[in-house]
Amino acid sequence: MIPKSHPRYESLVMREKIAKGVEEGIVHITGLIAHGRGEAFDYLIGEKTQDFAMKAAEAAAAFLKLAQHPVISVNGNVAALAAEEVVKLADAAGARIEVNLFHRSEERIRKIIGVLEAAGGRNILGNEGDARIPGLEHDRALCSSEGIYSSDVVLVPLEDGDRCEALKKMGKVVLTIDLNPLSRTARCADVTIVDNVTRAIPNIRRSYESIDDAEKIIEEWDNRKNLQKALDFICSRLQKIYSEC
Ligand code: PTJ
Repeated sequence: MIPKSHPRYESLVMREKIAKGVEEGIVHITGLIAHGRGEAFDYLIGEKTQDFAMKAAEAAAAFLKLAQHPVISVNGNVAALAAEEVVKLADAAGARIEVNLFHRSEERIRKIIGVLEAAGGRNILGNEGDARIPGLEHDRALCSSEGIYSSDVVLVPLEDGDRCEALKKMGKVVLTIDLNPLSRTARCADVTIVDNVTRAIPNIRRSYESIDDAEKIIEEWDNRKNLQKALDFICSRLQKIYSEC
């Protein structure tokens, strides 16, 4: 039991959820490594939503508002950390949820669908695997024809760089959540929210519910500039931490 008074309580709770997710067969074993990398970047942004992440969440909400067929892709880590928030966002934005795994296994898809259903999700896609993302080899190309394949806007938190590029080549608007502003996915997506999924997903939902000028937000959106702000923030924070040592 982690005491609530611990200064890094939330981070430790996330660790436990990921570890439990591995034990229960929801999170892939390499999800531990992905989480560790994310934790390091989360530390660098102060483990809270910074301005650049809030702006990006707003831009993501704007794209979702104008979408005809929005889809939220869920993997093992996202299910372990933010299943309820995914369901709430999907409900608010009228988006389909598709379980789409990098390390695909039917058993894990079934388990993750179960986690999302327990969180209130309905009609969750994932097991069909009846379409392929062109340009990708092996199982990671598989997706649902009713979901990612036919989406116009897709939210892919913690996505692999190759898949992000392939989705862009299909002409989709790609929204991602990635704590690493240097990752290929972060640089390739239309909107990159440099924040933890646990904070970013509810922020997208709250923005979705409050914005009324989606076109203007999109017109003014510049992902590269926003990523630069994230990097500048990290650099200045590193200097500050170092000067305090
Ligand atoms: O469940 P599967 O089979 O689909 O596999 C999922 C993982 C995450 C294992 C797989 O997609 C993977 O290997 O991802 P990568 O290529 O390691 O990328 C994960 C990215 O997400 C890294 O850039 C991390 O910094 C970032 N990240 C990790 N945890 C979080 C995060 N970003 C936001 N919130 C997090 N909690």
